[in-house]
Amino acid sequence: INLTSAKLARDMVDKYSTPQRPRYVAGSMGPTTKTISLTGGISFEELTESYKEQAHGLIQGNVDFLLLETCQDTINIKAGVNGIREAIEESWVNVPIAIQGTIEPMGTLLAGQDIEALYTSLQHLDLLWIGLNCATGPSFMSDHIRQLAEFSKFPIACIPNAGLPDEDGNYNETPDMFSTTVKGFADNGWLNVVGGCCGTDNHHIAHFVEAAGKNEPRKFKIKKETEISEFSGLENFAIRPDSNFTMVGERTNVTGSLKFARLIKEENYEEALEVALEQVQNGANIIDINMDEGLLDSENCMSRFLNLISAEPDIAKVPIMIDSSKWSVIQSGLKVVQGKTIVNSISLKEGEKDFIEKATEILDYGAAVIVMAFDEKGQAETVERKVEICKRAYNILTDKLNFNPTDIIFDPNILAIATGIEEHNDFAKNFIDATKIIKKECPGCRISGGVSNLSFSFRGNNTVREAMHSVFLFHAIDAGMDMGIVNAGQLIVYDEIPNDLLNLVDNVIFNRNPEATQNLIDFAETLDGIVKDKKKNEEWRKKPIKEVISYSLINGIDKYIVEDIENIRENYDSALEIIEGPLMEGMQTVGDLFGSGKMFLPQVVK
Ligand code: THG
Repeated sequence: INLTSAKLARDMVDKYSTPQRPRYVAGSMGPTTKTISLTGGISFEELTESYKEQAHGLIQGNVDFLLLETCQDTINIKAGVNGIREAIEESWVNVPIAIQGTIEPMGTLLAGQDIEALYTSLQHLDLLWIGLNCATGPSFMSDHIRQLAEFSKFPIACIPNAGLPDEDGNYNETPDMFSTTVKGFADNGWLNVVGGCCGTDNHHIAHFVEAAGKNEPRKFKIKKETEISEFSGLENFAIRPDSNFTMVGERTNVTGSLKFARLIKEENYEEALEVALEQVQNGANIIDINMDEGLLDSENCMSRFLNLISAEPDIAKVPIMIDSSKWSVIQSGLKVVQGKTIVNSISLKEGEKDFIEKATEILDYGAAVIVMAFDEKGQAETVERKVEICKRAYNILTDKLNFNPTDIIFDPNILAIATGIEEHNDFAKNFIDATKIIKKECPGCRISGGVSNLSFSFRGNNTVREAMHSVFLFHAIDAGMDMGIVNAGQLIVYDEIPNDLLNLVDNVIFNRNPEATQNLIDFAETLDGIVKDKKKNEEWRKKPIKEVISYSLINGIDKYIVEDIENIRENYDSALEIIEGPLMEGMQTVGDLFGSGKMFLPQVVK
């Protein structure tokens, strides 16, 4: 912020520059003492404002570029970039930005992100370089720099300390030690910019220049991977062409869960966090968070809950999907997450201008977006309308806004079927058919949907609901559906659906005959929920012991495992034979079911 020193630096540089050796002044914007994730002590707006003020001073002091360095919290970086953008707009002088994170010996930024998650959070920016500085000596940086070199489209900087400081605060790596390690990086072709941070001096730099000054700089990637969608929490999450179905946890939604709504209303955030954790433990790759309730201060609830999640690494490791029909709630969420989030959702409902404004703001935050198949005329129900709206949105986003296609997730509307209203009968089939076409016509895009919507008519009957979800997903995933908002712990195995139920559900999903709905209702009425479930349990227990063990394994039931194994032991000479026999046979079935998309990863893990 010191305008005088920025000017002073400029004068010095101008004095010593020659046309052969031009020199540049970096306006360094170092660590602020307050970081949002770590303390919650300062608002995003205040932080943006203070970065803007610094940027103004440095720009007026005539720096060549701005360097956000020693970054420990990606929210600070986001605020910093916002502040710099505003200063650039106000001063009409464009200065490039470089960003350097600081990775602690534990392997992450202080606020928790690893290098890949950090990169994913920043890849929407146009950076002069990305790099690491401070914290450790060069050897601790090697793994992170190596990774960056694998995926960064930006040049890479490595600015280490002269080792980790000892108890007295001394930095003990000699120029020789320092330059030997950094030269190793340069020899591997990982670096574009080298410098020294705490404890280094001109000797460290001179040694490096002598050792590796003639090395070729890293040739950075120009080719962008077009088939991969990436999001991040504290960790990175990628959807690749060969990825399994991505599950988005639906339970952290005040409109989708009575329990979660009660906890938020009672301000019992402690237990509300457990709902989020359970989703992750049950295999959710992403969690959807929705606070849309008339009686709540939704903006506040969203940022409060997200801030609390930041402090729980077991939850915060996964990316967040910010779900709201109110734009101000989405904005308040975007300001408190370190990672690359997914905005759920925008649509053409209010016309193109509104759509473009929101999408532009999403781009500024580097988030991905869910676009609902909804336009000025209403919600798309037919295949034609779904395809037409998604294509229109795709063209606007990619042509006008240069949106990365892999950051666009279309939701062609999963609507309730078997409602008794004839017009609703084709809704599941329409989603599946539209998915195939949209995937083809909008290259790179992803398809998602709220799966539990499908079975609203069977509320209270989880056996039928779960069967419907499972059968629907089996076909929708085959058609190209990449991700879905689901109750992660409750997906059942396709092959475990009793044949009669499977047929009835299949008929409803594909609207195979006019009686399909009534038949399923009739069947549902014969199931009296939990009682029936218990009876079913008893029945599988009566099968031969080998089959019982396989059944337990396939369904992830560990309740009887000790007694069952004790029983079966009599028939075998060694424990190993049991593992290699009935247990491996069960695993073989699990493998086959998983391979054919009839079982999901968390079920396999369980
Ligand atoms: N598309 C997009 N976002 C969405 C949806 C969508 N977000 C919200 C919703 N739809 C997806 N989430 C849910 C969450 C819960 C349920 C349905 C959809 C649900 N809940 C039980 C019920 O209402 O019967 C509640 C049971 C309980 O209280 O525990 O079914 O389509 N982009």
